[in-house]
Amino acid sequence: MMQGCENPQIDPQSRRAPRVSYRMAEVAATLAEPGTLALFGFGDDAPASTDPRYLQVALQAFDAPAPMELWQVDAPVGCGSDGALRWSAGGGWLFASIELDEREHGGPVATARLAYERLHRFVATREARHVLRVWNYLGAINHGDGDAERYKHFCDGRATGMGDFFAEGFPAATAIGHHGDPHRLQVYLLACDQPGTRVENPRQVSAWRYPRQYGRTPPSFARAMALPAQDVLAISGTAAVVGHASAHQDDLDAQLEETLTNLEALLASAGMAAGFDTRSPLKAYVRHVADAPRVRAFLHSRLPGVPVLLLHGDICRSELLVEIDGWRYA
Ligand code: 3EB
Repeated sequence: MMQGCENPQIDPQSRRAPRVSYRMAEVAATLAEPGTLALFGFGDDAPASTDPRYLQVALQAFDAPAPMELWQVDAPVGCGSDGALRWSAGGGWLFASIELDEREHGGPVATARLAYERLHRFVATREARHVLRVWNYLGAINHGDGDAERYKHFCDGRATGMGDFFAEGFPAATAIGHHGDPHRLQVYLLACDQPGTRVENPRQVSAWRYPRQYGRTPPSFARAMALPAQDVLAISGTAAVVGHASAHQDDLDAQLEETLTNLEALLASAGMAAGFDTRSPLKAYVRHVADAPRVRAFLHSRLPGVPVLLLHGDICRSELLVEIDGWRYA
């Protein structure tokens, strides 16, 4: 059964992008704040809540206790759920998430397909039907060789399940491997009642044009998305990929440097001023636990003042050690 409530239309001119922040927070109190669209806890130790706006992300944070991620809008928020799909909406924005167990849905390909079919079917019923940004967290992402790698299976199922979901163009996205229950697939998204503007990175081949060596089904995402109604860039998972090739195998510092160069290239491509600041929260996904302090130190020195959440996650190419995504607010 679909449950939830609707909000009055607001003037698109008055719309502001959701504000994204990390903070030490208590779930119930934060959900009770007006305008809370989504709240994320990270890892096993994160609290549980049945509120559809709350998601316990399967990725472990390197900080203990870990901060939460909060999305806030300047409007009343309604929310509901429909089986495994949970959503909230307010001010022209829509948050939707789905969590599925691959054992219950016929394996990784069928589960990715089902997740995207269900999200598509739901979003199509909403005013906020323009999907701007998607996060995909799956288990054992690099397990299996060549075309049998689980990430490739995920790409196959995602492409089948999305159908014409993204006919206007792919959203910005992240796909990362978590270390929780390997059968657990989490997909969540941000959509809006206005379309965004896709941004590609001139230093990189667009992912949907990757050559065959990266799998049967090229990954379906844009490198970044400029949100409508405000100068905000949602940045996809960005790693040390140049052209279509992974650069600097086994060299963490060089991969971080290349990743920063790619992030700056995206800002330039979006027509934004260079640099990240205190209002530009980023996430760094780090493959090896032992690398976390080095990643932290690097980002602290190169991006001083930038809020960074360090998460233990596997990048979808096994040679990549680190990936960064996030937000840049003008
Ligand atoms: C890359 O640049 C790294 O499959 O949705 C980054 C962001 C990557 C999103 C996805 C994959 C995805 O190709 C991998």
